[in-house]
Amino acid sequence: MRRRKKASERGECDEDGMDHHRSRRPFSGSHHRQSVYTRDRNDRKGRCDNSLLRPRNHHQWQSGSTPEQNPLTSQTLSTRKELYERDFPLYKQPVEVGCFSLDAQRRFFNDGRQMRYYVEPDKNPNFDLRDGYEDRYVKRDESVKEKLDHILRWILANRLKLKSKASSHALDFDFVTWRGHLTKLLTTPYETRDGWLLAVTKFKDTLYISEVETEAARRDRENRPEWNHKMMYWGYKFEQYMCADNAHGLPDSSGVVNTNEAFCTVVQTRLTDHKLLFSGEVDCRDKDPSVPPPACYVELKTSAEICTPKQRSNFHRFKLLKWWAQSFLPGVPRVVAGFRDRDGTVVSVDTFPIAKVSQLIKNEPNCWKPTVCMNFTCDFLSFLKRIATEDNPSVVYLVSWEPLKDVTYSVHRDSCFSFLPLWYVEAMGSCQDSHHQP
Ligand code: 0WD
Ligand code: CA
Repeated sequence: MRRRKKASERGECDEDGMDHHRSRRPFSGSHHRQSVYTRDRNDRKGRCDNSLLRPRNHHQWQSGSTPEQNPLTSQTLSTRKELYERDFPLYKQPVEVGCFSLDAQRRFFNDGRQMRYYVEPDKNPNFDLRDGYEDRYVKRDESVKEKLDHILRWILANRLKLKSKASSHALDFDFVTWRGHLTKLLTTPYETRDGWLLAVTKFKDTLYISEVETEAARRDRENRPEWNHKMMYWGYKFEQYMCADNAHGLPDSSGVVNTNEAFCTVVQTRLTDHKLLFSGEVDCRDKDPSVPPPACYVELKTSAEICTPKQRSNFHRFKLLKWWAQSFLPGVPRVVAGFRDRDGTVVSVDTFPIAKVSQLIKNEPNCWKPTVCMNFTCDFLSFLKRIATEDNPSVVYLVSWEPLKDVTYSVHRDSCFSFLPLWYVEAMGSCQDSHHQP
C-alpha cells in the first residue's frame, strides 16, 4: 500500500469549511486505486472477510465511484495530537433524555430498575475484592455482540418523546452510538497500544456508529490470563461494596456479582455542529433526590495503590485520561476510586471531581490535553459526515485505526458488518428494506 502523506506534508486548502481556526489540516485526500477484486469481494452478499480485521491488510477503497471521480470520498484523517491543539470546541451540557436497564439475564427494560445508590465508605475500608470470585460470580458472555441493539430498542420505545426533524420521521440527531465508542475516539491521539474498528451506517440522515472487535482484541479476549479475569472481577466487586439497591439501603457484599446487569443513561448533547445521542452505563447515583441526572451520577473505579512519584505520574498520564474522557462525555461529575494493594484489598478511597482533573495534570510534563481529545473527536465526526454519504441501512463504512497510522475506511454492502437490525429499520419506516440483510 502506498504511504499516506501526513496532512502537514501536503499543500491542500481546508476542505471541511467548518473549522476556521484550525492551524494545520488533519484531513488529507489520498488516492487509493480500487481493484476489481476488492470491489467484487465486498459487493457479494453476506460475505465477511476476516482479513479486514487485521490492520496490515486493511486497504481503503470505495465500491461504486472511483476516488478519481469523487475525491471527497477517499480521505484519511490524521490522529497526530499537534493538529488538534486549538481552542476547546463547544460541547453542550449533556442532558439525560432517558435511561434503560439490563437485568441479570441481560434483558432490556425501558426503565431505571437497575439503578443503584452510592454509599459513602470509610476512608480506609479494607474491602476484600477477591471474595466471591469462585462461587458468587455470573459473568456476561462477552462473545455475544450486542452492537447498538439496546440503544435502538430504547429509541423505538421513546420515539414520541424524541424530537424528530420537521416534515420527516427521521431522528433529530447526527450520530447515535455508545458512550464507550466516543471515549475511544477522545483518547485516540494519545493511544499507543490498541487500535479500533468502527462500523458506520447512515440511515434516515443519522449516522449510527457501532464497534467491531479487532482481531487483536478478540485474540486478547480469548487468551486472557487467569490473573486478568480476576482483576476484571475486582472492579465489579468494588461496585458491590459501594452501592445499595435503594436510597435507604446498605451494600450487600454477600450477594452474587452478575455483570449482565446494567443501568444505562441516554443523553443528548452537541459537539460544535454535531448533534449526538448516546448511552453509557452508570454505576450509581447520589442518594439526594434533589440532584438531577446526570449530575447525581458517580463513576466507580479501582486502581493500584500509588506508592512512588513514577506511579503517580503514570496514573495522571494514562488512567486519568481514560477516566476523564469517559465521565466528561455524559456529564458525570465525579469518579470515586478505590486504591487496592497487590492482593486485591482496597486500602483507600478517593474522589476525583471531573472538573478538577485538568488542574491535577497541569504540572505533568508531556501530558494529555482535554482540548486535543475533543477537537480530534469533532474532526473525526466531520470526517464521518463527509465519507458516509449513502443513506442505506445495509451499507457499512468500516473505519479503522491503528497507532501511528492515519484513520482509513472501506465500504461494505450487505456484508456481515451490517448492524442495523431489520426490526429497527422496519419500525423506522424504511423504503429500503429490500437491501437489508438481517
Ligand atoms: O458492542 C460492544 N463492542 C460494546 C458494548 C462495547 C462496550 C460496551 N457495550 C455495551 C454493553 O451493553 C454495556 O452494557 O455498552 C454498555 C456499556 O456501555 P458504555 O458505558 O458505553 O461502555 P464503557 O464506557 O466502555 O464502559 C462502562 C462500563 C464499564 O465500567 P468501567 O468502570 O470498567 O469503565 O460498562 C461495563 C463496564 O462495567 N462494560 C461492559 N459491559 C458489558 N459489555 C462492556 C461490555 N462490552 N464494556 C464495558
Ligand atoms: Ca465503573
